[in-house]
Amino acid sequence: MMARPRREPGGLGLRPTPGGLGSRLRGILGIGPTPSEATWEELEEALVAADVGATTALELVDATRARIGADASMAEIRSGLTEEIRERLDRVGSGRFALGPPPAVILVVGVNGTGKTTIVAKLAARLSGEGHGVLLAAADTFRAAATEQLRLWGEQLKVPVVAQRPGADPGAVAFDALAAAESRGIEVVIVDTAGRLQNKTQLMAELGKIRRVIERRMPGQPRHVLLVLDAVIGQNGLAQAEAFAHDAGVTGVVLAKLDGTAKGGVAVAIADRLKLPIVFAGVGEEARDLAPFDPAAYAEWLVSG
Ligand SMILES: Nc1nc2c(ncn2[C@@H]2O[C@H](COP(=O)(O)OP(=O)(O)O)[C@@H](O)[C@H]2O)c(=O)[nH]1
Ligand SMILES: [Mg+2]
Repeated sequence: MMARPRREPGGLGLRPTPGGLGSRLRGILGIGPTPSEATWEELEEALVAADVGATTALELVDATRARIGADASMAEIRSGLTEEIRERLDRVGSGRFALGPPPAVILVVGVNGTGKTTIVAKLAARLSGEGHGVLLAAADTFRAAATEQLRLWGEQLKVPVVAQRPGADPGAVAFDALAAAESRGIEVVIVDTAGRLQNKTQLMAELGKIRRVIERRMPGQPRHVLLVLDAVIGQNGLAQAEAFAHDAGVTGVVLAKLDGTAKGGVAVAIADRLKLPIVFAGVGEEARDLAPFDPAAYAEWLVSG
């Protein structure tokens, strides 16, 4: 078995990615002492290949050129680019997640299979580890297996789960969960939701309804609406996410499966296009595999990993 990377404070706990941006850059920047026009073109291509998106790639190249000046060395490209990426993520508030004063309701949304239920469990593990009472609401009533999956996490983490039968009204599950949390004095409720209904309009209507139930039952909540995106979402998926984020009133993004991609540049595209902070990264399948999204650590991993 391979040793797990040790997670440094602030680090993402990710291994270098073979074939990723870092290794491409080592090739490009090893060619001469000073950059040529070809260097900048290759850099742009490498950024596009890493999934930062065509527009953002061009902007990053231009900004890096302007930052390091005309007679910069090859080595300075790496540090200049790292800084540009970090700044873009910082600008939208990435990495800063504050639960806020209790009570706090966190609604977790996103399309199917992106990692919502896993993130719900990871957040529960983190917040209960910090001493908060946490309760989970299984409002993905669309698939029977979804409720079971959340129940298993609840058992493993010793966190209560409120669920109803498959096909039940997700708003009713959320309502029950808030009532249960209140009567048991639990301060944090994390609501898992379905990602696939017959169509997008129906999914948005359902999320809107869950939201209204929460707002009515507990004014000022949900405080956080977290959109879970898969790191391999690609540029087409990102266009869908843009619409979703807008319609569902998302407050932050969780980037799941960052451990499984050689194209980790999507975080830069998310920050640029969605203008939303990335608050956490999912870096594995276990409950502890959640890292606060640290822009500096991410930029370093992306450019030099
Ligand atoms: N490698 C890896 N796998 C993940 C991560 N998050 C979720 N998964 C896996 O992705 C699959 C779908 O996750 P799930 O939470 O059920 O997605 P949901 O349909 O959005 O609720 C499961 O097999 C998870 O174990 C992650 O950060 N890294
Ligand atoms: Mg799920």
